[in-house]
Amino acid sequence: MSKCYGCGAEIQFNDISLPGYVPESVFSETDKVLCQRCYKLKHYGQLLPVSADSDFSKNIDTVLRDFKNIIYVIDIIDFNGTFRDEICEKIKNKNVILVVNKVDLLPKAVSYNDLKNWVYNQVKDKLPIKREFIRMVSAKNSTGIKRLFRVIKENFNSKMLVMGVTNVGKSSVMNALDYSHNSTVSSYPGTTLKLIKSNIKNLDHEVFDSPGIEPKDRLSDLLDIYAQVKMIPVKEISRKTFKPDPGRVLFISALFRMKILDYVKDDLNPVFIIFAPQNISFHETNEERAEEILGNRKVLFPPFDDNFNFEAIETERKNYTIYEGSDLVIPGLGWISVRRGPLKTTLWYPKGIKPIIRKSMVSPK
Ligand SMILES: Nc1nc2c(ncn2[C@@H]2O[C@H](COP(=O)(O)OP(=O)(O)OP(=O)(O)O)[C@@H](O)[C@H]2O)c(=O)[nH]1
Ligand SMILES: [Mg+2]
Repeated sequence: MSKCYGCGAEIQFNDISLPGYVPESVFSETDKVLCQRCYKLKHYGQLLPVSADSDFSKNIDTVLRDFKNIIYVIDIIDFNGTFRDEICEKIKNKNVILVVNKVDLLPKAVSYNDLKNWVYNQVKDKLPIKREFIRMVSAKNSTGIKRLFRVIKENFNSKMLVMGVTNVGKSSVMNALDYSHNSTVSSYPGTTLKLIKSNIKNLDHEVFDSPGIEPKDRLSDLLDIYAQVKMIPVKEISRKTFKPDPGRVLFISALFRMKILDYVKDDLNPVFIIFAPQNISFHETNEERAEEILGNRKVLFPPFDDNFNFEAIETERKNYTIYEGSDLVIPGLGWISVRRGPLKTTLWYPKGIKPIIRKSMVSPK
């Protein structure tokens, strides 16, 4: 039976609620076939929900036995949510190219070379990798794609598996490597459902696109699929500088807030920049107003849904001291880069989300 070239599912005529459905009347043995879900995604950007057990993580160990060469795609905007220990653990003995995608979303002033050094330092203890095999790319505007192709061609001579978290742009990278490859790309996580084999033009071996691995510990993972789509940055991420007095409270979305505890020194306020996708709200206020806002969070996004059940979210609280030159990362949301510190703060965040402190990704100019 044929497979859908968009998502990899086996074609079937019986059940519209399952992957790979095509009305029998439109099916032709001779043409490349696209399932109805991919058709709607590609042509109308509409999601036709199918109940697919697309959690590839369960099968990954079996699949990996077949591959020595891996193209691990991550999203630079959600570095800590997409560069993951459990994935590194599975592939650390393979030949890996790390594709750092979506660099078009970073502020223009960021140097790709500095960024590559930063990535190298972040990853080297978890994934033994040559610097040359870390590639900064944008599948969207083809930055770095030719070079990626050359690195693949010159160093790898047997089949490769493209893998990574959902929505990092694995299928987009495949399509950018070869325009005749036509995996379905969409802002909905879980677009690719099965392995898709591809003969990339001018490459002697096959490259396989794969379904995304779905983590559960990013802020976006608490939200429904429609909110997740709204949180995907479509243009350069926003950055906003704050210099709040001690006692002030800052909301980042309705689910995350921080209270400033102290001066840096001698009445000097901390200074930090928040980097996040454009449609994430920031709101600075005082403690009393913060209580009111907590009672009516409809002005803060995400969530984008008025009926979101805040009661279902358990909140944790922790104090942090973040030094100058470090970022506090909220995986799946954004990061706070401290420019005059230390920033002493109490954070409130949904249980299950792990804020992380790292060396600043974007250094001050
Ligand atoms: N700005 C930007 N967006 C990108 C880039 N690459 C992919 N995207 C967007 O990211 C979203 C996901 O892209 P896909 O290629 O479907 O991602 P995937 O990793 O194959 O996703 P799954 O198959 O669901 O695991 C889409 O909305 C793409 O348009 C990029 O380089 N820059
Ligand atoms: Mg895909």
